[in-house]
Amino acid sequence: MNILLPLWLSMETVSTFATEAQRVHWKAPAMIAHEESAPHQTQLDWLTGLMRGASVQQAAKTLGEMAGMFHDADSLRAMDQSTVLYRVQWTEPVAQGTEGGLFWGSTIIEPGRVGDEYFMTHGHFHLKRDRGEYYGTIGGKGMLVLMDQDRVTTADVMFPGSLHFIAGGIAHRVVNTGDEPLLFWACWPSDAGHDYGSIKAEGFGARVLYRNGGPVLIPA
Ligand code: PAN
Ligand code: ZN
Repeated sequence: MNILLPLWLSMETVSTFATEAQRVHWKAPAMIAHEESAPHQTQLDWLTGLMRGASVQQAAKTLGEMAGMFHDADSLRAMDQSTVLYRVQWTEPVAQGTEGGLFWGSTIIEPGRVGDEYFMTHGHFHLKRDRGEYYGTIGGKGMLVLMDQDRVTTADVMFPGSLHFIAGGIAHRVVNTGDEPLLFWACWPSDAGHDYGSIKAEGFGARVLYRNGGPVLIPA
């Protein structure tokens, strides 16, 4: 502890984790170049949130698929239903449902609003309610909306570098409150599963709406 303390203090004195002089310039291309000989290997680009490799899966959610999620149905109908709201990439190194495994992925949410409601993910509880998750923000600005099983709803501010532990039993949805794409990494248990039905049926206890020039969490 005593040995580590001076290092920790010196890290705190810089605004980034390392000064340019301290930074180690390792070469990512070496890893990329070996992709052909190791097709199972997954690579990621920390700053863009993009993943590549044979096992990477992806999905996109359009406005049309979010009917019922936004409170202003008229504004939603008036928009191009094929507009992509967000994209997810992830890797499943073990089969869905495997106890003890972990999945890893990224989500990129476009900026925009449906009426006064910011673009957001669908949101879900985990099917196995006690399974938690980590989110780590890469870029953009947002709010992580969290709801417990009594529908008590709160929100964490997301910004580059913000790390969010989502405890088991907590529904989670991410809202892009900025003018640029919001990117975050996620890590969740391979046996968590996703319960979208509860959110479809009852929504969250609060919505993030544009009020007086910025986002406000307002009871639904
Ligand atoms: C994330 C989410 C992802 C998309 O990987 O699945 O951000 O949000 P929806 O699943 O609500 O559409 C996660 O929380 N996995 O468990
Ligand atoms: Zn989740």
